Amino acid sequence: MLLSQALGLASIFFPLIQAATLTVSTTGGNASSPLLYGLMFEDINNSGDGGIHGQLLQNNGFQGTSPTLASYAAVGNTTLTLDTTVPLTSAITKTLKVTVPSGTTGSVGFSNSGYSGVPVNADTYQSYFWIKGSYTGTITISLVGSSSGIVYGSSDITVTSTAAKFTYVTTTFASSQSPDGDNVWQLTFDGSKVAGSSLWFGLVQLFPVTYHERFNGIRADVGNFLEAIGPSFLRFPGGNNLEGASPGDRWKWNETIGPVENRPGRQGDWGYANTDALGLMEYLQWCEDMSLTPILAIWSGLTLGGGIISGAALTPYVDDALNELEFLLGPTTSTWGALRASYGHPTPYSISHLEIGNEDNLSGGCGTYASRFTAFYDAIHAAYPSITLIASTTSSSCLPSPLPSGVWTDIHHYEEPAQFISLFDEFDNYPRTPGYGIFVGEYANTATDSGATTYWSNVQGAVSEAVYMIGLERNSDLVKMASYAPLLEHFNMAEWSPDLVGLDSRPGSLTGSVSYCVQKLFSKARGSTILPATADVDFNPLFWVASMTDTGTYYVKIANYQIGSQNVTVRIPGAEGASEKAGLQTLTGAPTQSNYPLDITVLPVEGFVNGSVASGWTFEVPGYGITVLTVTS
Ligand SMILES: *[C@@H]1O[C@H](CO)[C@@H](O)[C@H](O)[C@H]1NC(C)=O
Ligand SMILES: *[C@@H]1O[C@H](CO)[C@@H](O)[C@H](O)[C@H]1NC(C)=O
Ligand SMILES: *[C@@H]1O[C@H](CO)[C@@H](O)[C@H](O)[C@H]1NC(C)=O
Ligand SMILES: *[C@@H]1O[C@H](CO)[C@@H](O)[C@H](O)[C@H]1NC(C)=O
Ligand SMILES: *[C@@H]1O[C@H](CO)[C@@H](O)[C@H](O)[C@H]1NC(C)=O
Ligand SMILES: *[C@@H]1O[C@H](CO)[C@@H](O)[C@H](O)[C@H]1NC(C)=O
Ligand SMILES: CC(=O)N[C@H]1CO[C@H](CO)[C@@H](O)[C@@H]1O
Repeated sequence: MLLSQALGLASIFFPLIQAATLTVSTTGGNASSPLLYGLMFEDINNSGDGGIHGQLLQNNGFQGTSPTLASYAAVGNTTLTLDTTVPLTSAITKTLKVTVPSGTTGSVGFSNSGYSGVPVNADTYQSYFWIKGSYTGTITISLVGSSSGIVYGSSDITVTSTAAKFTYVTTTFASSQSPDGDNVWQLTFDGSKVAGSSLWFGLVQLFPVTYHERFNGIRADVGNFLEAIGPSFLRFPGGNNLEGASPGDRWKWNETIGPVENRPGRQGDWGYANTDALGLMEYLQWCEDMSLTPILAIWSGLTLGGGIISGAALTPYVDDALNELEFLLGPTTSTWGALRASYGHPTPYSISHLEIGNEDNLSGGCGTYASRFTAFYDAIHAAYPSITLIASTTSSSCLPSPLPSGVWTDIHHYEEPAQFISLFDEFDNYPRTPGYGIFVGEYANTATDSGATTYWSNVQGAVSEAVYMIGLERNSDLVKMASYAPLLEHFNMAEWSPDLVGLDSRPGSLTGSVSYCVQKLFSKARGSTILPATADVDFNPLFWVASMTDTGTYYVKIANYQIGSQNVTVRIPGAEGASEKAGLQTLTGAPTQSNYPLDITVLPVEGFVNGSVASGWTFEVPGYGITVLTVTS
């Protein structure tokens, strides 16, 4: 106390000069993992249905354990019923019955309000639906402002439907821009032709133009926003959402493939039904289109409170994993490879990494995980020896001892800022075993230092994540991959926050959190070698890592975890021929400042600084700030 008071007094007369010099060696160091930064995805907070997946209508297949008519409304004087007696397929067993009273005239039908509103943009939309019941005439699909009644786009389709079977109808139409997200999709028909009877509708769908224009694809805006991070891998499909409330409720790969009308969907682990329209092949399409290495997770026998399958009972599930791999990797002459080809992908996928389970050290899984892991490991490694297998926990008490050579382990951190600062050196002295690697499969700052939940990623928390990431990158000979989690939320339907990116139905609502900015800054400035970097100050509050690309670009990432700014000189004495002008990207803000939907205030500032190999490059790293220096030669 006395000392700090004395310093406070002294600083009035002698302002503290905060300056540090970093010296980067251009030789030595370790190779960095080329996969280091990537994405972790599971359907949580409607990040899949209602999030990244392109299909915009909610509850279209009445899936999950307790379906209702949620999101539907009558248009005109019709009665809507959830009908379980007129199934579309053996997978989509429930359809919408629209009953039209006798004497009805004019246009009637029903609407769907999407995931808390239908996002309606100046775009081209495709809509699909199935219809059963006697009707010959026009059906109009339109995108309509719920309160305003404004029609932003519509399509008249001539339909001939019979009572004998369901007829598939598709249409494409242009839409103008809605100013808000308060919109519905609407299907109407000539009520006089149905008066006194009913029509049935199944699996209504609406897509904007998708990422890489894929059928049943992901949203272009969300895809481009994630691609901008420059990620290297995608871990999917979970996360807890892999596990199921019981073995029968687990994510089943074979029920997420083929035509969507053959996918039953399931009750997801985050309290809502999953349509599984974003299925195994859609995840891999996403990987192909974004040049991501798939990190495929398979079920390991663990459920969320619904028991654990282990021992001999696990054998069918091991076989199921082998079938999944044959589906993905087998020749078209194999049983499952032929099915893949019939779904339009004759070329085998590329699967180099596979994770066995999710957080098997939790939910009572620790005691049986070593044997469960070994059952999957033995079978998969024998059939596919080149696949890197990843255990879902790093807790050694839950793992086989010794761990088979070449196996990596996953570790998760949801932490307060001070904890991330103390985890900076987590892997500095970690044993290095040839072939072994760490996957930080989930991490995020989720609370303040006093334990209060952080609903929105803020500057202090994001800088603490950056400090942790600097620690990971310094050790990226060992730390092979790291992914922030969760990735995406629908703002109106979130059960876990903060998330990296969010959206709702309003135009422009796609929002990158402060943590998104950090991920992008770090991922976009990656070298292939981590260079030794020394300083005339100790780590904390300043943290740094230096790297070099194969083409001679140097990146120095610096985080300043304190209120005050700090002047830094970076010297790279061996960088002969380096350009004097160096790039400088800086991210900062008030410690509690966040990005909110339609209110983005924290963004990196791009600039540059002149320097030289002789004198170095000198710049100010703001308090609670991150600076990335780019020196090209
Ligand atoms: C950084 O350097 C500038 C220019 O020399 C100086 O004005 C400023 O006070 C320094 N900042 C700190 C935190 O020392
Ligand atoms: C390279 O890795 C070793 C551990 O194997 C570590 O001691 C050393 O500091 C690392 N070098 C750099 C530049 O990170
Ligand atoms: C709606 O239809 C019902 C018959 O199902 C009828 O009793 C009622 O009067 C109708 N309402 C309107 C506003 O036409
Ligand atoms: C999917 O595979 C599981 C076995 O893992 C099986 O129980 C289930 O019936 C299959 N689903 C379909 C639709 O074939
Ligand atoms: C499980 O692993 C997580 C990190 O991934 C750790 O925080 C937690 O303490 C572990 N729990 C047990 C029981 O091993
Ligand atoms: C860098 O140097 C160039 C010319 O050498 C000069 O025009 C420019 O103003 C300098 N920029 C800064 C930020 O010092
Ligand atoms: C906190 C919160 O918004 N929770 C919601 C998460 O989403 C489910 C449906 O997907 C809602 O039921 C929860 O209320």
